[in-house]
Amino acid sequence: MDRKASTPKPATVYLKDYQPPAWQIEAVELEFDLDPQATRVRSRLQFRRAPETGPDTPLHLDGEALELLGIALDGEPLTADRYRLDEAGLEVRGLPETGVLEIETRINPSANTELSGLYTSSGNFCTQCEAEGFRRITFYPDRPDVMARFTTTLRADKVATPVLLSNGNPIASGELEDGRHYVTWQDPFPKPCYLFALVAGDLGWIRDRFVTRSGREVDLYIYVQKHNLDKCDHAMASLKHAMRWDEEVYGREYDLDRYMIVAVDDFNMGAMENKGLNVFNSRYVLARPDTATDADYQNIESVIGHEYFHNWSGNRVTCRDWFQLSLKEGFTVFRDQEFSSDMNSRGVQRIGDVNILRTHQFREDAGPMAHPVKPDHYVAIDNFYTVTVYNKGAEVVRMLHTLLGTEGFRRGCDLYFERHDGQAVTTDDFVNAMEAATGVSLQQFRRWYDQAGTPELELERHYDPQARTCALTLRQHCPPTPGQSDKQPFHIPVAMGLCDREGRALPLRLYGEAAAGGESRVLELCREEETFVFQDIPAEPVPVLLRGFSAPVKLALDYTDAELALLSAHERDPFCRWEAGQTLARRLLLTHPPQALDADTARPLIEAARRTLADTALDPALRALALTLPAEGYLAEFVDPIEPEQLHTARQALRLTLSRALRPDLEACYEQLTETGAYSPDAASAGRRRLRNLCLSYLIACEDDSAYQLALRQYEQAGNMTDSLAALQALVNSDCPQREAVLEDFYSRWQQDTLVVDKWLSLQATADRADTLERVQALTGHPAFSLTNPNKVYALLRAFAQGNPVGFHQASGAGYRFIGEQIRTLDGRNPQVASRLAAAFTDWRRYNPTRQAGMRTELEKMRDAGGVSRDLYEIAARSLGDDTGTD
Ligand code: B3K
Ligand code: ZN
Repeated sequence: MDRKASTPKPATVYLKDYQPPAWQIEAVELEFDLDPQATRVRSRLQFRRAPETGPDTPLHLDGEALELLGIALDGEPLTADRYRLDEAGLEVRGLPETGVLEIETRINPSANTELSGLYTSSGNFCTQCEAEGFRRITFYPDRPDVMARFTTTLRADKVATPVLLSNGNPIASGELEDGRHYVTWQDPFPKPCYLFALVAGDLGWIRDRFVTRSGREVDLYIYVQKHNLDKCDHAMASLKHAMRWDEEVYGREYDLDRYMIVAVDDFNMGAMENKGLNVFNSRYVLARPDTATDADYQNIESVIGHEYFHNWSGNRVTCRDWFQLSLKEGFTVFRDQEFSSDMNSRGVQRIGDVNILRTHQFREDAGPMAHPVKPDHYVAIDNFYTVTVYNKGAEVVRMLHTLLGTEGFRRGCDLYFERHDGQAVTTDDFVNAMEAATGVSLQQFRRWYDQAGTPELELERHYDPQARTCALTLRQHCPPTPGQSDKQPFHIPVAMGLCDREGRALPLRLYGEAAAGGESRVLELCREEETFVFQDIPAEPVPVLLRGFSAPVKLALDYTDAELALLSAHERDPFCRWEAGQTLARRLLLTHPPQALDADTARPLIEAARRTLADTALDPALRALALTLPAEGYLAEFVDPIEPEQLHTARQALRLTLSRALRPDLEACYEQLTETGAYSPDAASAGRRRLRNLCLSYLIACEDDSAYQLALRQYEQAGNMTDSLAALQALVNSDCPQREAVLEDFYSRWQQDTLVVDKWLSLQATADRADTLERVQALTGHPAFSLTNPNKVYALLRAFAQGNPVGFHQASGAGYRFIGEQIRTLDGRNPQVASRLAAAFTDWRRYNPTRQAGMRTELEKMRDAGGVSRDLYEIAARSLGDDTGTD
């Protein structure tokens, strides 16, 4: 390897090396004198040596980018021989069993471009401490199994910084000299430092109240920049729904007197569940009908719910170490998915969640970054906030729910919260509680946490007309992943049913059972191969497997086209019904060259689509999903090598064929769904808009004047952002002569609204045009863009690199060079954002040799750059196949 000698290889952290903390911190008092360039932080740590720790063991305090101003033990300054300061932190020797360590540091929030620790956003102070940001605020044992009670005093200029917030409840406040003021906050719940937060600035707020079911009154606040005060109502309503839902479904109440949410424009990810003081990326808070789309409204509800649910699954019960991240994230994603299902449409939600999993997580699981839900080593933990830890982790919890049933699962959760309230625990503790509460053995099930890779399932079916039996043989196999060549069989719940040739469900009686038990059941596949024999089956049935997508597996089925058509018309499970239609479309797309995808070839699909369009009894959102062709990213999973333009051309060709064949039907559906009333983000209204806008996107594929006029009219008359943006998107992806003028109009109308400008950037980055790369390059110099704001980077650069496969993978390699360069520049400022962007290069081996070479060169440049961050190093090195699992 030719890494620069000056850059040492970043160290790897292993799960097997976990040691309990030698010292505990029982209480922390923090004092902040806030100043954008020079904030002074005084901390008083009340420490205690753990019983099993030897008296000579030093206390290690993590610290990064801190200026140490003073250190004292029990009121006496510490002499230099008692502590050692290095790049990783501070080591203090010769401490008594208990005592108080006082440390004073100075930090520069305005120079903090990493947005980890204390930083400024739009002139306000805010923090992000998960996973390892607290060490950038003060010296501290920055690990989740050190839990302490925090008391925090904030002092700042009263005029510039009237609002001073931290975790818990305010216990004192007052005026100080020189126009400054202070507020002291106390959080009665012991917590790891990653849940610490402070926010200070000139903010406006809305306030509401929630009465818990035991009668406790909770004040709810949402703080935003004042010009955004008219965009907070949906977030507040979502919060109240989430609080009620957690009481009803999990029996969990909120536990402090106030719950605060703050929206900031500069934030590396979506939001953060700090105790009592959530900090959010403003895109997951702010919504007004004219500025936010239905998808935004939906995402806000889900992210507000997610962070709220963390109060129990994450905060009251937290993670022992970062390898256990899915303990809180997988569980909480499952909880937010179920919340959204209950608030909206379960079928639509499930299909959306499966889409994310199969398009992104399956891909991760099949590439060089594949890791188990519980990873066993990392270089930079921030790289493991992945679709595997979050979304596959949620699928694992969902499988527990399926295997244990709603009641058993609830008993398991109750026991888990009861046993571990106030503790930092492991995924094993979670599964143990499920076992103890239900008596079900989950011994083998635990492999889902330890083995990476997506299991592949094969079905062989045999119908015996004499015996009237149908035998289903299921076989599982999991391909090797980096560092794991041999896999043991998984415990897989397969929710299923059988139907006759008219699509009617058949009663299910397994061999040996006295009577049939329902029309749907869960088979448990535990061995590599198992056969399930169903009796009393009058004629050869059609098996329906993985209802509700009951396990995160790839299922190969030998359905005929006729069987798929039958299921897509009659199956009652929305996921399986949708899946049948998608499989039909996928077969067409992958087995015919684009020019052959004409109306004759696509006849069965056209007829199915015509029926769907006209089926007014079916939820419009489900109709829209059924009519949406499989995404290019999903199709890519089925081809080798991936030829992005080929997949794109095929999909466009089929879209055009459908559009031409169904034009009157599309127009009729579009007209029928035209609404004039006031905007409401509810699921039914959003579903109608979704279907109508899908019709528009098909119609514009015809590229004629009447289609353009339709889109232009919609753009001009739209009463909400959903319709306005859909029209703009249709136009931007077309050759409509007015496309540039409309884009300009949109920008001039919305240039003051940073979140709307993000949409404008993304539309251009994903535009289906030959000159998109040049456009994106030019936009990096536009006033609307900034490399220091993560949302702008995601809206323009990530949208291009990950949402525009044709542009990014263009044969010249120019897309790779451009994004590679941006990543290297970004790495010096914000490594987390840089490494997220680098994910676009990870599965370089899936492409043809020319593309491989282009992508590989960029990865090597990233890995070998002098001063590369740990984050980017890990992504680049692992992508290139370097083993980061051994030092
Ligand atoms: N727990 C945070 C994510 C923190 C990411 C740190 N790089 C948000 C969430 O999952 O709720
Ligand atoms: Zn989370």
